Amino acid sequence: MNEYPLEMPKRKCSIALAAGEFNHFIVQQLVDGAYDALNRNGVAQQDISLVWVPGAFELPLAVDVLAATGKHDAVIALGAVIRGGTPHFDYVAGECSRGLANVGLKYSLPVIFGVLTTDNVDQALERAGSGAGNKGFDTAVAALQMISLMDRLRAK
Ligand code: INI
Repeated sequence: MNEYPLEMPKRKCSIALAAGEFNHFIVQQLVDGAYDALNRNGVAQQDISLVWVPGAFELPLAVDVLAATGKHDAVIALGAVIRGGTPHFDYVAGECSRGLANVGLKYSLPVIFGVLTTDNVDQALERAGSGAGNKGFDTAVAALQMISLMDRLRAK
């Protein structure tokens, strides 16, 4: 049997982060968490790019363009969509997740979904905390694991 467990890559990696400015006080914590995980796992500052977009709805386009450059081994999308009293949440969250999934499949590139979709600010803050409770941290680990997997699956 050929088994491919989750592993960290054994090479230099280039990672792009795309972050939504909307609910910045939460998204900045996700960005910080992702940086922390990348640094702890040996990704150099110069190999990390960070682009900001207005909100989660704009993430798929920015991630598409980042993927098209061919410069990055993975792209991490970070954002916070918080439910309000209108159907706006469903449109923004739905289009964002659908668009991001499409980009990953279009380029066969790990596109990591780090967009919080919560009912309220407290739930979002809980998921943007320190250490293991930071979704940004988790997405960076997932990005590195997916890079390693892609390397191994593509190896002859
Ligand atoms: N964008 C978010 O990232 N989170 C939200 O909670 C949000 N809400 O609630 O409206 C939000 N809206 C902005 C949207 O992503 C676009 O930037 C905007 O509609 C312009 O296209």
